[in-house]
Amino acid sequence: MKKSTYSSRSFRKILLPGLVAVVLVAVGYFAVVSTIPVNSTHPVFGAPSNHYIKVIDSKNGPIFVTTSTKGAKKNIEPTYKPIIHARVGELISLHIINEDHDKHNLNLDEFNVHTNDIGYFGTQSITFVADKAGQFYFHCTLHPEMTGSITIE
Ligand SMILES: [Cu+2]
Repeated sequence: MKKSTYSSRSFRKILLPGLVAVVLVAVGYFAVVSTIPVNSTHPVFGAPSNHYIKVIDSKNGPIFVTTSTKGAKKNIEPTYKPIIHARVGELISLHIINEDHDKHNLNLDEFNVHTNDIGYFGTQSITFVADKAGQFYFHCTLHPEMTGSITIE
């Protein structure tokens, strides 16, 4: 009787650290997985440059607009076809915010960037590596006239 009490106590001593270890491994696993860019097979550590792309309803229909984060104030550039500039090798996070009532998505095929259909006031972030130079166009598959481009040099 005394022996079984002892072994159940030592089991409890192992159980809690064991659970903590399992949780830490799981958290670590997802933290690493979340650093894998959509066009890469391995994690890339480092601070990405963030680009905020909004979908708004204009008189010409829904459009993509970029929100600059350079400097203290945020400037909304309501350009019809926004252009994002980046350097080769840069880690880029696109943050899409849909402020239109219809669903929209963003696709940058050359970098395997494909969002879900994002609903009203929905957001999605996608990170990729700008691993080649050129000018690449992104678009919404639901509204082919919705485009923008990213210039990587
Ligand atoms: Cu759209």
